[in-house]
Amino acid sequence: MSVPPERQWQRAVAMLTGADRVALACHVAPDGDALGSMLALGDALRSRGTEVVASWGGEPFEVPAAYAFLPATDLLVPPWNFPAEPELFVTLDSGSPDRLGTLGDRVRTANCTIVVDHHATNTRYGGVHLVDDEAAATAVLVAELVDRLDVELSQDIAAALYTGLLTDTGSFRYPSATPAVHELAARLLATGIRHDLISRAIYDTAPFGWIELLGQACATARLDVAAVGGLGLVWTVVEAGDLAASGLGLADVEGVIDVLRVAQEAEVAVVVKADPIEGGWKVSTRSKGAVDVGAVCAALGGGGHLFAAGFTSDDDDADTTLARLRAELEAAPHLPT
Ligand SMILES: [Mn+2]
Repeated sequence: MSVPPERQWQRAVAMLTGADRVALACHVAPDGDALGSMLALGDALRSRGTEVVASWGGEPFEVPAAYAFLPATDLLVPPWNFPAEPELFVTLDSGSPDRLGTLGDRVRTANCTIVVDHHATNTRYGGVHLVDDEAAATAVLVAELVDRLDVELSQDIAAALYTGLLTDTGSFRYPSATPAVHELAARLLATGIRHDLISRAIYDTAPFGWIELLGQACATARLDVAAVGGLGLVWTVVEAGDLAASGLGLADVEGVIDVLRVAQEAEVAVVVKADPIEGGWKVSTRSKGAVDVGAVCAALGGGGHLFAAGFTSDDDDADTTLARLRAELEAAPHLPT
């Protein structure tokens, strides 16, 4: 699976230009690419006179503070006000209907569903698929869609797309940041957006409670150089109490793994986070290229990308979840690097 065939693009454009109303959804606990892609497309469609609503099917239904600068957030409606039977349903950055949370059933009730995504694990659950697992971000596909819809690249749309590109490439540090990605970034910057303020909002702004939480997470981090078949594992657990003490939500903890994965002794980094709303645990994993953590997490009921993935667990304690994960990591083949 690679670049979407021309026929899929043409069908998507025909549907999007023909519809009076379009309902957009991205994955639950949305990240920069999910939100940025959805709001960029929403803004583009609205500029053509289309009636647009956008949402995600899970709690908390609140744009994370780091993404409060994004445009077109007035398009957002809570999932309980989302159309029950959308005329045209578009999903963004979501590899399977369950990633849509309570909006997953719209795949069945909608007249038609367009899937815009870049996850290798995409299950092709729609009627039209703009799916490219080689795209660095869903935002890359939305950028092409905006062009094909003949919508001018405004600063608002550019800022939203840049957010997706920036976050999914780890600030252009991952191998996915190809020359084409930098060319797209250049086009977006040429509109005059303040990329410095976008980066500051996403990466360099947090309440003091985050510093305390990070300190706690780092102080309790563990390293096992013998784990993962000798490639090494670093992990930490963020308990519900740590979250409550810091006054932060689950989405705010996302950055912890980016600190943990710095450890040069470990191929794989893991953060196990208590979910204060749903209960259970949310597990984030990262690898440096020698282990397909996407496959490891898929085996545990989750998914994601080759080197960045996650899963959820209902285990009573974090140790049980960690033991299951470690067993999968132990069995994972080592990729050539
Ligand atoms: Mn993405």
